[in-house]
Amino acid sequence: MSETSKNSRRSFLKGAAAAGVGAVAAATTARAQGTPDPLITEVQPWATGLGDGVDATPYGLPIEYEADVVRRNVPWLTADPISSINFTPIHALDGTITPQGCAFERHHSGAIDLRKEDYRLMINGLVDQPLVFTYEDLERFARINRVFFCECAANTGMEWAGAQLNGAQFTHGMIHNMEYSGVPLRTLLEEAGVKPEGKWVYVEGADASSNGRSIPLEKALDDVLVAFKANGEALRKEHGYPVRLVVPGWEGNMWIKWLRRIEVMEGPVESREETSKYTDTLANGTSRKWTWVMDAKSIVTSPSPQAPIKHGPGPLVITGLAWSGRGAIKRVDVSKDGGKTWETARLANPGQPMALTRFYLDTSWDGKEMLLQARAMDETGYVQPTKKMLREVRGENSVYHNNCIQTWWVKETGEAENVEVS
Ligand SMILES: Nc1nc2c(c(=O)[nH]1)N[C@H]1C(S)=C(S)[C@@H](COP(=O)(O)O)O[C@H]1N2
Ligand SMILES: [Mo]
Repeated sequence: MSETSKNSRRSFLKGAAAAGVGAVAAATTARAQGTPDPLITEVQPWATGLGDGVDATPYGLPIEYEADVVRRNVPWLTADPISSINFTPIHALDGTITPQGCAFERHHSGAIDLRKEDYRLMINGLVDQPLVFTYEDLERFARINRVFFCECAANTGMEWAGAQLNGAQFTHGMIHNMEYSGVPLRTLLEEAGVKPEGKWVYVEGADASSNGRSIPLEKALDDVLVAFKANGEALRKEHGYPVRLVVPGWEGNMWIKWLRRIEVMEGPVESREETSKYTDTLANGTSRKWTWVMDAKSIVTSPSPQAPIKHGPGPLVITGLAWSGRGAIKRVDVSKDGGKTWETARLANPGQPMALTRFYLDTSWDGKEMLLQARAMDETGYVQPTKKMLREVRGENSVYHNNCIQTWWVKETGEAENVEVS
């Protein structure tokens, strides 16, 4: 924050305090005029009775007033909810960790019920010793804890041709970020002993779709995790209970849920429909194949269409998320004028590799309309492209891997809309 904006913020807050109200309330004239506020002057019902006992909620849920902070889907996107997707309410969250209960889901054949007792993981193919692990077996290997984002390659896919969905939840909500506890896949592969001809692993889940994918052995031995906890607790059913694969920085479709088999192979399995499904179509009709890594991207989560500004001019916190599949986020810039001028945002914490980074621009709003954008830079020096730049390379027929800069038109009323700037 610059000295001047710091000073203006301080004098604004001082003025508010002098009027006997909190900073946020300053704009509401009734209180600024000194009308007594019953919430301050009167004893409230919650202070005269007793609250809930410790036995009221053995497993706590969000308070009813937060009932709108939930996953949502767009019914017209898919034919049925079984092979479908829903979206994380990123516009309503802060920090970086996504609570499992509102983390987006993507299933090809629904979320299955699989008990730990019935869980088996097989490693076969080009190994010295094919192995089958039970859940308890997995718990006996040295495990690690890491925070990673998981982004569906189709995130922002509806926005290729033009501004489409009105809210960060829908344009950018096919992402979640959790702390995983699990065993490095490398440990399990070493246990089985990969033969020298083994160059790929084919991984699949226990659900009807199996969601089989091929991953180069190099990645499998690098940072892939066989995870059984997320954010400290068991994986939720919808995220692959009891065990899922975590493939840091790579597109979500490789993060196999209900992981049941890993086959070491000489090459990738290409014949499957899903492999071609995640191929990007280019303007000239050719395809980009094996675009596994998620490029650097960012989004302003507030203000945004679902999180309008609810106060007048003065202090305003602009916030959002940035991430890169190629490493840590180094810098995020925010523009209020559709990319003509930029201010560098404050990172809440130094960027962690392949994990969400929260940014803030603590600013002052003049009450005029804004064309809000965020632009991420990662440790490789890569800068998030504009929509125009991306289209020049990939045309308008793509769906997957849309990491372009997003624009929110914030109006004088504080409401925001999804728009494109040329
Ligand atoms: N077994 C299995 N694994 C799967 C899928 C699936 O349908 N079945 N969907 C994949 C896709 S396309 C994505 S984007 C991620 C989504 O993970 P989530 O549902 O935990 O958000 O899981 C992947 N792993
Ligand atoms: Mo996906």
